[in-house]
Amino acid sequence: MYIADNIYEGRLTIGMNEQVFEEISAYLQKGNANKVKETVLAAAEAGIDPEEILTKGMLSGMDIIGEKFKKNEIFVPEVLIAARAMKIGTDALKPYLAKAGVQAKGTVVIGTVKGDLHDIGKNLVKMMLEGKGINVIDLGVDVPAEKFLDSALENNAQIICCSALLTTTMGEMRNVTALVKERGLNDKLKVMVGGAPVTQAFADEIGADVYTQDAASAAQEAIKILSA
Ligand code: B1M
Repeated sequence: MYIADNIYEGRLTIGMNEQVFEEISAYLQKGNANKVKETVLAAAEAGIDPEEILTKGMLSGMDIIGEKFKKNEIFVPEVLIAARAMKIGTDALKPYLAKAGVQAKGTVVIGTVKGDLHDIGKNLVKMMLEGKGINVIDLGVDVPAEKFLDSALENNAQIICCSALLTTTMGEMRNVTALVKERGLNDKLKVMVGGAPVTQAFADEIGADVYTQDAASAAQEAIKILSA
């Protein structure tokens, strides 16, 4: 019997959370989207902290996928199938993460920079921001610097959030900060950056306002900016 069956039958006991996370991680690695969704929902309904379901279940599974991809133990199709399971799982979890949120505290424009198609991390940041009650305009992937700026002005946004996963694309963030400066918007528009290859040193070098390593800290920093 799977752990999820125990949850359905109300037999969730102390110490079982770790097994639930392992189960979610294993389903995600196999790319079994239905099972990921089912187990995530059962866990959330049973009262397990949604942030832990995300980090200890799905994200730890995605980390293992990343490691295997790096070592050529798995290839793009397997990664895509796992990424799809991750998307379906995070969509299912979204209402539980958002429950704590209150009314909109400001507007953020988010996207993955030009040339870059990775969107899992960006979607997580978006979800965490929405969970804090922030209005998020999602520009998707492959977003050029001008589009970030145009959309921010159009939507009266206070923050631009840029995500990059490739060392070859993170340079586009420099174009975003340069454009903000060029248009004299530094005071009313803050630029936040993140993604696996991005560092605090890089953020400082390009003049970004905030760098954070993960999605949860990005949402916390955004709240600080919006409350200032
Ligand atoms: Co690609 N890929 N990929 N990939 N991929 C990486 C990034 C890579 C590290 C794999 C490797 O070699 N080990 C490598 C980059 C190497 C480098 O640049 N130095 C790489 C490569 C090379 C490529 C291709 C070039 C492969 C090829 O075609 N030869 C190609 C590029 C396509 C393109 O973008 N133009 C490519 C393609 C793909 C897929 C399409 C197959 C798929 C993407 C699917 C999708 O996103 N819908 C994919 C995936 C899934 C990965 C790995 C395995 C996983 C990335 C991921 O989603 N991680 C990745 C290896 C790895 O990371 N271990 C890899 C989970 C996600 C939650 O983490 O996005 O880092 P991440 O987000 C984190 C933080 O970084 C942070 O919050 C999240 C955690 O809370 N964060 C922010 C992210 N954005 C933030 C913004 C913020 C703040 C925090 O503020 C605004």
